[in-house]
Amino acid sequence: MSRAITRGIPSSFTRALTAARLDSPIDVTLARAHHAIYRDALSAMGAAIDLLDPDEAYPDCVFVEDTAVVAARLALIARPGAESRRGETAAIANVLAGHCEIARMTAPATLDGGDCMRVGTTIYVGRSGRTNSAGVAALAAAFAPRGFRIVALELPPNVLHLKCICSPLGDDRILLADDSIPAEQFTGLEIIRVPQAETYAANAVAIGAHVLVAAEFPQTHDVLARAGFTLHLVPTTEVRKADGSLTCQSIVF
Ligand code: CIR
Repeated sequence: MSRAITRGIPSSFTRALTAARLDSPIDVTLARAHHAIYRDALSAMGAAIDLLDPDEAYPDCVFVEDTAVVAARLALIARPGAESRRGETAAIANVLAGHCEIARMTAPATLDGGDCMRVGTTIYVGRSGRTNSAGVAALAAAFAPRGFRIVALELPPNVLHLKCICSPLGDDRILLADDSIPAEQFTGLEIIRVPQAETYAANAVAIGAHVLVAAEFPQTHDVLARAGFTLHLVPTTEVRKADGSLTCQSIVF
């Protein structure tokens, strides 16, 4: 059974990091309601949910994906690229220690889990404003000995994380936004395309034949339904104001 680690939304979420121009402030009550829908959907998809308490000192702590990379029973605790987020990792490492072996990375390495996409035995990692070459090297040092191939990709400067433009749909296919990065980099994978106008929805969480997808993007819903998935729609209006999406709200393993 899959397990999903999640973390609640602090009242300080209104101060989360963002590059988005906000038409309206984050509604924390609504964001928490959406988070509950998210957890219920993951549960309906067959995952056992861990819900950690939020920490008011960390406005972005709901975005647990960035704090660790988990595969083959190894959890590499990240050193997030944003300094204000580094303290988020301690609580996550504590929980993961109950399930996995723990590895850590040290300065100058920085890496956000949102830049890491495991597909089968390959981990694609985006070099971004958050993830540097030392972070990529730390990822390789942790996972190459476990049989994973590490493929580093360069991200356009306007892309926060690799998984803002693509996400895994099982072990041999991915969802990829049109006009984002070259599809040829994903050798041997089936690519399911999201129209450029719905780039945000290229970030989806798949478990088996179920997929959790942003509620506001109908063309992507059609694409995923045609690919044979059962859809679980989750509203994203509030997390989007904090540059967040769906994969970033859980660590699934
Ligand atoms: C940040 O800028 O770090 C957060 N406000 C958003 C992080 C979203 N994480 C992700 O997509 N993996």
